Amino acid sequence: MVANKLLTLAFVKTPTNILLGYKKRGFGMGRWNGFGGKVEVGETIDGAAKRELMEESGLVANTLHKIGILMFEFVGDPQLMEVHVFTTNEWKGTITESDEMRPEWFPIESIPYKKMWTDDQFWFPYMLNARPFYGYFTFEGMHKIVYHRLDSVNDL
Ligand code: 6U4
Ligand code: NA
Ligand code: NA
Repeated sequence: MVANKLLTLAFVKTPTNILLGYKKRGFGMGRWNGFGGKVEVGETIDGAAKRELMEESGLVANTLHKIGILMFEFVGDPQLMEVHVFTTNEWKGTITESDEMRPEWFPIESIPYKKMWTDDQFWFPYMLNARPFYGYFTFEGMHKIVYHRLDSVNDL
C-alpha cells in the first residue's frame, strides 16, 4: 500500500470570469490551471489550499468552498494523486505573478481547454455549475486518458 499524494487546487471566479495561472515550471508546466500544490505535514487541506493560492496568485481567500475530489493514476506509478478542488468568489489582495505561475482572467465562455490538463474539460462544467463531483482518471503519460469516471456527489 502506498499512501495517496495529497494536493490542492483552488479557483477564484466571478459569475462571468475565472482566474487561471500559467504554470511556468514543475508538474503541469506549460498548462493553465487553478492554484495549488502539495499538502505539507501539519497542515489541513483547506489551509494548504489557501497557502498555495496566496503563494501562486497573491490573493487571500478567507473562505474556500470544497467542490470536488479528483484521483489521478499514472500507468506504471503505484502512487495515486488525490486532488482536493476548491472555489471562492471572495478574495483580498492584488493578483501577483510568481516564479511558478502567471495569473490571468478568462471569460468562462473561453476557457483554454486545449492548453490545460486533458481531464479539465470533463469536470470543469461541474465546478462551474457548483455541482460537487468525484472523478477518477487514469493517464498514460501526461496527455492520454485511458480510463475515466466522473460522478456527481452529495457529500465530499
Ligand atoms: P512544489 O514543487 O513544492 O512547488 P507544489 O506547488 O507543492 O510543488 P505542484 O505544483 O506539483 O505542487 O502541484 C501540482 C498541481 O497540479 C496541484 O494544484 C494539482 C494540479 N494537478 C495535478 N494533476 C492535475 C490534473 N491531471 N489536472 C488538473 N490539475 C492537476 O487540472
Ligand atoms: Na504549486
Ligand atoms: Na508547494
